[in-house]
Amino acid sequence: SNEHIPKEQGPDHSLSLLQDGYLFIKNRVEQYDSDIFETRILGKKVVCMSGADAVKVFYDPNRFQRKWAAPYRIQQTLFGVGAIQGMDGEAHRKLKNQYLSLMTVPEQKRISELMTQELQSMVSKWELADRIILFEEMKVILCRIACQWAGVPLQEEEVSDIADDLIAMIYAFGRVGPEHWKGRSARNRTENWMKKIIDEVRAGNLTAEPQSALYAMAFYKDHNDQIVHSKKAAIELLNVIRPIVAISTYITFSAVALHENPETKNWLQSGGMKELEMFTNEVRRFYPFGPFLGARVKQDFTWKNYDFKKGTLVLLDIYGLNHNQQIWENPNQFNPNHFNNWEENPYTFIPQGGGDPANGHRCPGEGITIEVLKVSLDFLVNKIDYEVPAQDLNYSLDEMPTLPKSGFIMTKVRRK
Ligand code: PAM
Repeated sequence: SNEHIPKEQGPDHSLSLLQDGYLFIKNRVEQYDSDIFETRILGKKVVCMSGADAVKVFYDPNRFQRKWAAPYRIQQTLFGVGAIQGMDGEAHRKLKNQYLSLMTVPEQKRISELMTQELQSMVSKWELADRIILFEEMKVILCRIACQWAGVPLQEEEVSDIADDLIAMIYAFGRVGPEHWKGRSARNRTENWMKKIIDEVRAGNLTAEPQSALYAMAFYKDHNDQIVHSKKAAIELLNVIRPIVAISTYITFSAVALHENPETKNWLQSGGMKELEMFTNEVRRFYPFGPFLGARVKQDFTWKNYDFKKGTLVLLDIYGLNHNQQIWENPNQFNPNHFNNWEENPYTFIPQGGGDPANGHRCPGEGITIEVLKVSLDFLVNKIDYEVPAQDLNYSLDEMPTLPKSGFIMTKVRRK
């Protein structure tokens, strides 16, 4: 029996989840002094977990499945209906393998070089502008390089609208009302755009490079050796492109971190790759992006004296792990030294999921994220000078996802 596990009283806490946002699980873990507790969300019992031990059990495929885990409203905006994030077993393994084979180390280098070139060529435009908003610039740049890298044709006139749609899909995930609906129509438009491209490739009217993500998804055969419907191929290709555009959030937070911790700028200037990577990891630890992960109990089991019942929805606390005192010294301080002599551990640092990406749902694009962040940070620190005028850089933890209010305004941008 589960009588000793704390239970949040009351019929439903969906509203608290939206109000407390990134702190929903962490606050309750502290209040109950327990790494596991029960609550009710959307009228159903939900188990919330935090701590490094919880990550290990969460990534055990015999105990948890992703099917039926993501609410339909999240599939209709962020992920796509029936997409890889909700697959299990052989179907998931084969498709995940396709993702990973597109995102190898040489491919991470190739996309980060495109990013470097694109940043360099934008400086001339920024030098002429009174001010730029970093987030707004980055989403467009990332959309351009993501499509170029993936082999997806993109007209310069359409970049800005498509970038806005991809951001709307991401910025809908913890929201209700107009922003949710904006994300849904953005997804419909973007899926139609991508499906047309896939159909053209299949019809032979558009050439796709055999090594490209466009080709891989257009001709993807599932675990039953069946070519997937072009709509499904479009959804998965969007799952390659969209998260690359999402890196704009981390780039914006990197600029905030540099601004608020000016000593790190000199440290990065006199350092090298190692320091860039430490800083990048610290950005992904310190700043909020993915709040928590969800999975469903696959079959009854007992863990730490708690009986998990088949079908129960379980949430794993990403934000709380990133700010956990047992894992990080002074977790509420931004300090890249958190990653000095850091022993890589797939279960304690999970901003983009935990475990082994080949055998589970950890993000296959983590390497791309790190490499693109490193070149962007190097650019901000070593390639340009700029000023940061007075602005509202606050971000609220009760909005999911969140962003510094101003989007990071820069003035007097000059090439070094
Ligand atoms: C991408 O896929 O575009 C990458 C950016 C999204 C990162 C967020 C991952 C969030 C994981 C789960 C969202 C559940 C939120 C539920 C709120 C009620």
